[in-house]
Amino acid sequence: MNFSELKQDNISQIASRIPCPTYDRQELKTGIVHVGVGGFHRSHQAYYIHQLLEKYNTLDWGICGVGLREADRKMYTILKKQDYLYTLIVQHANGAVKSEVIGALNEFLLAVDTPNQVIDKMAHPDTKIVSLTITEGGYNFNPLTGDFNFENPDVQQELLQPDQPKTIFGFLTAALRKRRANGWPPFTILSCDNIQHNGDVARRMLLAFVQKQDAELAEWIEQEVCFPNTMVDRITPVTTPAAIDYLQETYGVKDEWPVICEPFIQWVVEDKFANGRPPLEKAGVQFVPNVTPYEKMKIRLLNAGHSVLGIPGAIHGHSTINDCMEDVVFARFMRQFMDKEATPVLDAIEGIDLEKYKDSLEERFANPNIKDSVSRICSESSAKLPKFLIPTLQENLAKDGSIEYATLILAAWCYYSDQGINENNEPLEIIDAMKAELHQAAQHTQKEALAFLKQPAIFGDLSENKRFVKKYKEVIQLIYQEKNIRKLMNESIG
Ligand code: CS2
Repeated sequence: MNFSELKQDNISQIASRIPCPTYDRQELKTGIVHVGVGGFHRSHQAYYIHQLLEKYNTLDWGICGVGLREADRKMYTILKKQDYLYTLIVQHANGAVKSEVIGALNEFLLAVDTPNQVIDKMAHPDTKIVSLTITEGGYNFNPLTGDFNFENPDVQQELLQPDQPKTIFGFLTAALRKRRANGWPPFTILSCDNIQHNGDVARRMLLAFVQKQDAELAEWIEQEVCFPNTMVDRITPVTTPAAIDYLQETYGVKDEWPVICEPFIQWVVEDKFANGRPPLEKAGVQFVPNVTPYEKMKIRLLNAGHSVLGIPGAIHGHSTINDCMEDVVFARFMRQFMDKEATPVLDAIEGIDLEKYKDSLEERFANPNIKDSVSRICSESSAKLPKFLIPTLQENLAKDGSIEYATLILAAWCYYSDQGINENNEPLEIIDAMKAELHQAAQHTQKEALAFLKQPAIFGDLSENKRFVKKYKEVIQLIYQEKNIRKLMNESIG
């Protein structure tokens, strides 16, 4: 079949096959600078903005993407070639697929090539919001103390050379300094990462950094800049070559980096914006005074639930989250973890029925068309589990609640980090900034059962809790002896 490359000049041909932006992209102005353009930003925030553009022509709210790292070059190159257009492929559980070309991004800058342009763009008076999906690691805090990590060599360098920023903190500071010097109001910093109190964390880290570089500027930021907390949600698996082929074969459109996602979408945001915001409520965003209970619910159920399936799933040899859900032992284990361990330590949220929320998570995880790989779910577990799972365990230890399910997952994670292969002797794809340290600690387990727990930045002082240690030792022994994670899960669910 003849195909059209996805780019602005081809929109008129493509639009007869697949919905394309109908707003005038030439007229789009950048109101938002977004740092960290991956699949998730493109399925979530950019999609909300696209909807506003389609329905309300809010042309002041285009998005300029920014990549801080060399690893962002591929996204930059592809999007630039495609005039920042990409296709969002929404996969419904019943097999329906709805694809749409998204036009909300109107620029992209790669900070490693043009750092000054990034500063100027953030500092431009039209920019009202700088939003972030920089992952847990991007916030540069010490996981044990929660303090800003001044040991990071990039941070040390940019503290000395404020006009040559490297990390997000260097860029935000340089841009805010410029705005202040020009008498322009600051932008709002909108964190969209899966971190509880993400806005508060962004604020604390930025202020720690600026205080070292420019105390006077820090005072201004403290008074003037808003950092709303947010809860973001839309399952967005890694794009596969099959998605690219699908668009080409079905619609004759060549898009080199489309995004796949589920139909569900949610964004809960605190309404604290110093310098204006798009009318996102018109696109379904919930504005609330306090996002804490929502983010806690989501992180402790959805994100933890993912890990509870993914880690043993990887060991057993399931390749996707929906494969795990098709396995009744895994599905029941995950639900029981949610019911018996996560829910008892959650706060009630007015207007939310937790049972229904959990039912909906089961349905979403089971969506057979999302094919979310367990390797994506297990990636960066060293940053995820201390936020998603270990707090639930600690709270249950404190109130004598059930710890069985979470303990099995931590023991399974040790085995996973140690062995590097699954139970079919196939290699595991382990993606983790701490991969080497995790393996190093885990490999001594058979001699010293608690070896893996001796990583305080991840486990805190869990290895000193008698009740936990007893359970953990039992489970570790069984995992290594039996080499059958599913059997152990089956025994737990009774
Ligand atoms: C997943 C998330 O990687 C993970 O831990 O749980 O990426 C999850 O898919 C998103 O938070 C969904 O909103």
